[in-house]
Amino acid sequence: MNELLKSLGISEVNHAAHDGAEWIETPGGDELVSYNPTTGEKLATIVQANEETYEKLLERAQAGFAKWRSMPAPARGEVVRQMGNALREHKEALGKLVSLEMGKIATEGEGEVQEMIDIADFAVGLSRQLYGLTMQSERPGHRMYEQWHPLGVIGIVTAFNFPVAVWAWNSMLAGVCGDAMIWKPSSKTPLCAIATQKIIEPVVKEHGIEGVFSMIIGRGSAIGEKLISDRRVPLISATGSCRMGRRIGEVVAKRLARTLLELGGNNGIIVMDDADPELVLRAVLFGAVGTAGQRCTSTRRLFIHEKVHDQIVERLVKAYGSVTIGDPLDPSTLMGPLIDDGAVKDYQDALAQVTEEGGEILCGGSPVEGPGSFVQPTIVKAHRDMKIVREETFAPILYIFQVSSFEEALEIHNSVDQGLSSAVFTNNLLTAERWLSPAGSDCGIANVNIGTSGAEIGGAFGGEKDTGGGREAGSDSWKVYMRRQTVTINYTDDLPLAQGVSFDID
Ligand code: UN1
Repeated sequence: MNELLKSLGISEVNHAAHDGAEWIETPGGDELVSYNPTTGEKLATIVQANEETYEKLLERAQAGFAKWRSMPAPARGEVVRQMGNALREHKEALGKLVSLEMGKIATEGEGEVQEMIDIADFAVGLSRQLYGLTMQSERPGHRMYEQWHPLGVIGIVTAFNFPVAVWAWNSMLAGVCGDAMIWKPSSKTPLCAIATQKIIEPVVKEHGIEGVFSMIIGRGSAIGEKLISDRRVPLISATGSCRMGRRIGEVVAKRLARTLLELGGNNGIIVMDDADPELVLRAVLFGAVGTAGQRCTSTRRLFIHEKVHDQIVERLVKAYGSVTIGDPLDPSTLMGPLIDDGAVKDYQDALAQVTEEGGEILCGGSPVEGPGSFVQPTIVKAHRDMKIVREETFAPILYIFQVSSFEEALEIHNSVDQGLSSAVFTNNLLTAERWLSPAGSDCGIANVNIGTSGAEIGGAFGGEKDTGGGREAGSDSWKVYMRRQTVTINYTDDLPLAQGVSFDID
């Protein structure tokens, strides 16, 4: 067995449910195999959880929550601080596992673990804040304020493309907020989740907080559906496709609980004629080719001003020609494989539609022969009537549009259903401010002279329209993990009513 897997506590056959401190077995559970997308080889097997295991885990989570919510928030912050330290110790190994199982290159794998460490640090500071407001009462001798309380046992559903960081965004914040959580990772990257649980296990054990940081691997149709429809779970935070988000939104809304949805993007960059071409090239390359186009923030559409169009396209095509494709753990590789052969098929289907709809493939366009789920990074000369450009294909396909003005670019940019990340490249202050004005970008993230991907954790992360409206990570995203309580205290011996209402017996 692979030494890296062993060093992270992964066996040939693994259990699928963990309460933070120990595994819960599922005798006779269906097997799930994790494959290496670089070689197609099997990495390890997981005996998946069933509904009975889910029930056990949920009971433990409820018991865990009952204790955890009463611990002072800074004490919870101390637990999260130690988790951050445990992640620091395992940064290289966990980063490598992300590369091995998911396929992103080593520097991005380690970057993902750094993102976990960063949000842990952020959450530790937050654990001494979680501020509420005080407000002025209209009644004499009354004090009003609001306080924030833990919400309960929450569900965290994550996608394969950020198999560990998105868990950390949610769990580090939910942790200091006093929630217990059940993590359902993607079935495409179960080993990353198992390794993460093993890394935090010693911290959990030392503090005796079983049932707080739990994880369960199982089919979406069984475990996922059970989790989202469970009335004992007041919040479902989910990252994934718009299709998945719609289903979760429906089910959770029906029981009047909360969702935090971070769904598909169709991120665009507008390049004006006064932009710095060097910055544009680097940003587009990282945004469109990085993570093999499998970030929800990946750059998928590029709007280039006609005055610089040909020159930028020529340089981009040339740069695409020198992208090294291969083993993500080889330091000279710039682009690893897609997650699996299903993703390769989606790439091929999208390109077939490109041709059908009159788009022109300028470079790339085919899967790479041989083992593993590799494809060529692809540039397409597109036009606005193509339907495929309105969809998010999780692959390195970049659609280029030639535009004659900022207004034209903005109009096409905002015309899609998704609204996650966006950018303009310009050295003109007026253009930049128009882009950021209420009539500018309609996305949750709007950048100037920075690409669409690679956001820092300090800002709120998420998007509008079909991206789902949720916000994770920094700023005041923590509020979704808590319940707000408005408190009014009367310190007089009278009972005045608000709005001047009188209601007395003579
Ligand atoms: C995602 O693809 O779901 O901004 C998250 C970025 C990363 C997070 C992406 N920090 O690209």
